[in-house]
Amino acid sequence: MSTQPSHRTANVLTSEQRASYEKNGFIIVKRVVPLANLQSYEDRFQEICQRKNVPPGITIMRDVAIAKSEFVAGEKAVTKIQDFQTDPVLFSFCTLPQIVSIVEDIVGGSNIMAMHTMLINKPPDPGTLTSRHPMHQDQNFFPFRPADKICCAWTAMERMSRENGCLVVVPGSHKGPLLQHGYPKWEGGVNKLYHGIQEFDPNTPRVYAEMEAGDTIFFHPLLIHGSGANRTSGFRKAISCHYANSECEYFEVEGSSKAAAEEVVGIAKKRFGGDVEISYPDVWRVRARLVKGVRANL
Ligand SMILES: O=C(O)CCC(=O)C(=O)O
Repeated sequence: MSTQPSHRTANVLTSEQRASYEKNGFIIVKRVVPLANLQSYEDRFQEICQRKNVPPGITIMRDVAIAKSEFVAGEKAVTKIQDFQTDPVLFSFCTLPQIVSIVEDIVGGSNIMAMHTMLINKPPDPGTLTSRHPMHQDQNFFPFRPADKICCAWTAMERMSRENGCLVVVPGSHKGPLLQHGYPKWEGGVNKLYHGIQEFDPNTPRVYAEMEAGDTIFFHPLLIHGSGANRTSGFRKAISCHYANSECEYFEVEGSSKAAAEEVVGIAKKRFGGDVEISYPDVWRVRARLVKGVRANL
C-alpha cells in the first residue's frame, strides 16, 4: 500500500506557521494582498452600493440599524455583500496565488473550490452595539465537511484595531465540537444570519486580531470568532473567501445548522420564486467556484 499523501501541498508556510495553525486554528500572515488590489475591491464595492453593474447572484445585506429606518443610499446602508463569485473584480481576490497557495498548504489537495465570498462593511456603531458580530463558528452555516478541509482567508482592507471592531478569536477552539447557535437577544437588534453561540461564556480568553491593510488571517471553520462594535466614525472593511478541497462532501445538516439552512433556503426561494425546489446544497453548488485543479464535487 502506498504511504504517499493523496495530495500535493504548496509548501509556502513554514513548519512553525503550520504548527501554529494546527494548535490555534488560525494564522495571521502579514502583507498578503497589495494595497492597489484592496483599492480596486473598495471601488467596486462602492459601485455595487450605488447599484452600478450589480453582478447576478450577489446578496446585498442592509445593516439592521438602518434597515429599520428610512432609505439610505450608498455604503451607509450596507453591512455586507455576499456571493460575489460572478463579479470579476471582487472574485479576483479569491484567485490570488499568494492566498490560494497558503490555503492549499492548510487544507491539502490540488482541487480547491471557493465556496463563500463576503465583503464586510462594519458601520460606525450608532450606540446600539448592533455593529458587533456575535461569537460563532462558520461550520454552523456549512452543509459540507470535513472541517479540516475547509479554511477561510479574511483580509483586512484597512487597519483593524479593537476600536473599529477587529476580528476576535478563541485560540484552540477549533479542536472542540460544533456548538449550538442562534440569534443573540440583543436589545438593538441583530443583523440577518448573525447567529452566535448560545451558551458562550463571556470570560473565555480571546485574542484581538489587530492587523494592517493587506494582512490576512487564515482560520478553521470550527474556530470560535466574532468582532466587536466599531467605535470609530469610519466603515471597517474586510474581504473574505471560504475555501474547501474536493475531499469535502455535502451532508444533511442538523441541530442549529438547520435553522441557518432554512433561513438561507428561504432567501433563495424568495429570489427564484417560492415554488422552485431548491435544497441547501443546491444553494452552495450555485455559489461554489473552482479556483485550482478540477471541479470534482461540491
Ligand atoms: O468581519 C467581521 O466582522 C466578522 C465576519 C464574520 O465572522 C462572518 O461574517 O462570519
